Amino acid sequence: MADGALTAKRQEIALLRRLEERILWLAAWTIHNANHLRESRDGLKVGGHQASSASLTTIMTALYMKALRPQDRVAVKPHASPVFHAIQHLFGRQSLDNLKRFRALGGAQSYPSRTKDVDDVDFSTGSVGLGVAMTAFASLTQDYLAARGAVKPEKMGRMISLLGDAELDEGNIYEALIEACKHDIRNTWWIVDYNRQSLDATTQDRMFTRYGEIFEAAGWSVETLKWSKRQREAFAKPGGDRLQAWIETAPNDLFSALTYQGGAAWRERLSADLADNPEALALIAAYKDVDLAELMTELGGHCLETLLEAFEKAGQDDRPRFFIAYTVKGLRLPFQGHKDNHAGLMTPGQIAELRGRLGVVEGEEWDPLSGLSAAERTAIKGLIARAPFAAEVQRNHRAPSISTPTADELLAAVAGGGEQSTQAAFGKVMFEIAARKDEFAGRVVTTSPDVTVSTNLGGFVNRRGVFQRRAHDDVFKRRRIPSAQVWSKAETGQHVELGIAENNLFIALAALGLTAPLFGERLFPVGTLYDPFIARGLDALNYACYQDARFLLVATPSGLTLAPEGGAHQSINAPVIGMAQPGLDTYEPAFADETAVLMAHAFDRIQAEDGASTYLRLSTRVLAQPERTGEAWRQGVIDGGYWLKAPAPGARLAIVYSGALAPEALAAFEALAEDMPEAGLLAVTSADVLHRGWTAAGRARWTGQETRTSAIEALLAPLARDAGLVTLTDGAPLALSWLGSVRGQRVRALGLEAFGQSGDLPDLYATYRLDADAVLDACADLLA
Ligand SMILES: Cc1ncc(C[n+]2csc(CCOP(=O)(O)OP(=O)(O)O)c2C)c(N)n1
Ligand SMILES: [Mg+2]
Repeated sequence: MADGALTAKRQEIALLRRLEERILWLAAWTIHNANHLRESRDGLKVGGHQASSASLTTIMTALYMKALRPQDRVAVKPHASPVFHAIQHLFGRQSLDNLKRFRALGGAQSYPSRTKDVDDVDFSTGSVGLGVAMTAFASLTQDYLAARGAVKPEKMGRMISLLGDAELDEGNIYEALIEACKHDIRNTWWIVDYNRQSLDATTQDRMFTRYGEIFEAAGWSVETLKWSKRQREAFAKPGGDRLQAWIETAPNDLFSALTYQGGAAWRERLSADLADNPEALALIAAYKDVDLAELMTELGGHCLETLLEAFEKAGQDDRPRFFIAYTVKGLRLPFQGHKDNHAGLMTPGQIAELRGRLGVVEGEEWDPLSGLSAAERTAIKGLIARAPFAAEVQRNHRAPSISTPTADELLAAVAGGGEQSTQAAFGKVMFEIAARKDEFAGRVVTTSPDVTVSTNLGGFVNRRGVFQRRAHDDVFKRRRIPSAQVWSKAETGQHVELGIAENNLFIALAALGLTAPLFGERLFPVGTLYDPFIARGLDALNYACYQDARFLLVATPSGLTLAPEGGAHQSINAPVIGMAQPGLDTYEPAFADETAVLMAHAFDRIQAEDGASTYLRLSTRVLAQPERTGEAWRQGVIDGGYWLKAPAPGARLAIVYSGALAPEALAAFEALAEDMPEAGLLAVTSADVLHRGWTAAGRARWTGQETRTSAIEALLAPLARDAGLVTLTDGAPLALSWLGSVRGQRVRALGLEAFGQSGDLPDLYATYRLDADAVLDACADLLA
């Protein structure tokens, strides 16, 4: 490099270093303000993580100020949120007011949130491990869109996760790693803030070298950023090799303890351990205490030169990369290296000391460039403005609205009544969608964790193929081996086949369900799995909903109705999980036409401004289909319920059912008809939607906004005030037992309250009291 360029580069590094210090300051001050200066009304500790933030500040400065391009997307280590907000503030994308209200209502969020923060969060984080996996599936999603020309090669972004080293204990990371390997993903960087501290303690040494091996085995390029430039220079001096070897072999806890204790402690310990080597002793002696401490603790993850070089090199190709950036938790803060520093907060005295040390003027704490010369301020502002990531590029998109199929169109796929299961109906509708020539059908993407066939997605995949970046020959087909599943594998395929890990299904749905805001392209993701295994990926499902990802989740088969499959596969609590999950409308249809209507509704909800994802709980039980008269049932299905057999006004009894137990409810209803012809039979397609409508109507009334009658209030209105309701569902009875509170009516709730077992339906329904006899007994009890 020419002298001039070298000088310019040195100057830029010096400026970046100054800027990095101010980002450290602003993050620390934001937390300090929230905890020590802002009025507290509840006595609760506000929190925020000064040590974890300090650990990641250099890496984030290097990324955001130099390495990131506008199309890159980042999942930030949740507890480095203050650093993220500080950087966004410097870019003019986060207000000072929001920093002042960090962790207060409407202010900057404790952990970066797509939906609650204003400053352009790419991926929400919070539950450690999930953001990491999210970047791998976002990358897969980007490849999927790129294969369709929806993301241009030059606009392909890097999907970057900034994670803590203890975060590497989360198993979901390795599930995602395996899937990422199978899908040959690229453009993904996972950057570990390797400070060898978790929340509770310093981490075990034994995994030290293993992480790299794991990622190398999965085909990733591993970059270990252990040493800073300053250290490498020192190690090159006489005796330096011994010093380097000392750090290499020092146990985590000793390194951390000395980091906390500082220069004098370092000197004492190193002088003892290196006593046999005069050159090493002379090397140490050449440093003052403060400089010695800095030399020992300024590891690779705190060296801008090292980081920038590594990012620049890595940016030259699209291989997935695993960076192990060595850091110190709380570097430059009074509790650096202390094993208890995770929740540590600087005292007012300590923050004042830091302010003085960094040159921030008292009273100007919110000015990130306070105390700097006019020339330095200008230069740093220029640096920020020139950051590629600062470009005024729209990063949060709105996808054009796509015309989705009408309910009538989807109903045609299941026409003919007869006997059908909801799962089969789902398969038929998907098969029909696969035959459509419209834009919508091209934007449907399906995915399933190794249960594509057994959840009835096979027909869709036969028609639309499996997505694979590199085309793959179907050997079975070429060899003319008969098979019901003819799955071509190519870039054009519309099914993402996953391994069994259900957690990955939900992260995949999160990524596929966010293409509209992230890439400006709408996809209609449909994911399937067995109902009981929702529990396996529940945190990831919640994570997807928390980010407002939009998809259709089809969980089938479900409940005790899986009869011979036995108790390990019979879901019990899923309906209640669905009810309690924000961002997800849970439906349990009984009939094929209901299923078709709900699928049309779900596709609408995917792209509605105030929409949501939909969870359909389906069954393989084949039921006789009802004869429909009129059209009112269709809106009822969407609103959550309708009278399959309307009650007479003032009726004293109704049977209420959800899903696959419709025949038992109907049989009981018919047995009652002679004695109680006025009774009604209520089909509940969504306890979730009914319940939400009911609480919303109540809130609206008592806040005086409007007089609204909810769907369930209207449905139950014809019954006598003291009527009895017998509810029946193939799951936790809690899902329907609340109906008694709507109008103060009495309830007997039938459902599953014990683990199931193998059997046939008559035996199991009788044993678990879900049959018509049980319903009649409950009716008698109510009428007694
Ligand atoms: C799933 C989950 N479990 C527990 C926590 C609580 N928690 C937050 S940070 C943390 C430890 C983080 O250690 P590390 O990843 O090494 O980050 P560092 O703070 O050291 O940078 C824990 C246990 C969480 N956020 N998510
Ligand atoms: Mg750590």
